[in-house]
Amino acid sequence: MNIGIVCYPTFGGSGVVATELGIGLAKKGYKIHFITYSQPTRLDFFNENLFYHEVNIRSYPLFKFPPYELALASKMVDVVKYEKLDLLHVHYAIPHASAAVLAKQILKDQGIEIPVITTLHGTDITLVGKDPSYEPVVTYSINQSDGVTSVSEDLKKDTYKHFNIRREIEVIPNFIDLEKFKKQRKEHFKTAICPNGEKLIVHTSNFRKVKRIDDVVKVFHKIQEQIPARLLLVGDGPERSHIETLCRDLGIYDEVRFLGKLEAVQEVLSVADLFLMPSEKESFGLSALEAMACEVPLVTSDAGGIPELNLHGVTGFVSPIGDVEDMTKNALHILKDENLPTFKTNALKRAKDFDITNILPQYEAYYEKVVAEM
Ligand code: GMT
Repeated sequence: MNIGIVCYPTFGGSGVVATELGIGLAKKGYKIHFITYSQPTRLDFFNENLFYHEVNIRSYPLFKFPPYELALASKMVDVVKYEKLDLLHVHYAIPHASAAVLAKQILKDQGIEIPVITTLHGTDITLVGKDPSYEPVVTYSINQSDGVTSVSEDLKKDTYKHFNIRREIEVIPNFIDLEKFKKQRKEHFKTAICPNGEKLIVHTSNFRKVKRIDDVVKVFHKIQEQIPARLLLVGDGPERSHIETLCRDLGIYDEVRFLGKLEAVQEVLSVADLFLMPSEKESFGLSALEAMACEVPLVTSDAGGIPELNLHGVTGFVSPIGDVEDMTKNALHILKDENLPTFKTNALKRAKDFDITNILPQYEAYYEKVVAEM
């Protein structure tokens, strides 16, 4: 099959899933054409089956907002036509699904049928998508797609709740390449950060409000009142300076390290004892899965699809959103020397359920089904 993949090529989880999916499929012999406005972050090597088509956005003095969606739809039309694509798979509803539906209609007018699959990732539904300024277009684009997938049962439920969706949504969860994400021998990092055997706690995100990094810092503050600990914050975003101030106000700035955006996050996860994810909303929680693959147990909120990943009492604990006391209690339980090894083993065992080798065939089967139904 010749497949076009459209995604946000940045650090976000949806872009990572789309890129890793394309790479995985290319390794299996599919021809994968990425259609994005810049080279996806993880697409930095040569593979004979991987192609990249850049969307050029022409600006013009009249445009206050350059019409990216139109440029994207036009590019999709070109790539489908000239690369003879069999399928378009777009990740994140806004604006990729509506651009794909437009491209599909243009191609139909030219006698070309192209199936469109839309994968819903989370904030395209739970935050931005249901806003009245986008809702009618999102509803229409989902209904006009030939296939729709969601990354968790919870996101599927939310989509039916907030939009008038008339079609079946298939749940295909996020996945992980366990060859890439695995515990590495990086003891020297641990010794450098935790010279006196402190417990190491990690959070990674794009530092948006929805991640509730205040709670990460508050939980850490309470943990280190009980046991020696250090906190590593990986990523960057709008909340960064506020979080730095909070750390100073709580007098824990010296125990916290801000590492910024890291490519090789698995190196940090390899030396972590606990991963915190207290999000307000989280359709799946890919970064938590990355931590589990590196044998790191979780303390999370019960937002969205997180409880489908983090098994309460097994791979970590799930607390109500914002319940800092409960999260602290759970974290201290996991960090006890007699408990930690079991939680670490369970985290890796659970991550194996989401190994790319299990999840990729689900996408392949879904592609076959959608193409056959055309
Ligand atoms: O939340 C993020 O950090 C980025 C966001 C995105 O849109 O790329 O991630 C969403 O998609 C990921 C991949 O499917 C999921 O693992 C994340 O849970 C989801 N984020 C939210 O729902 C807030």
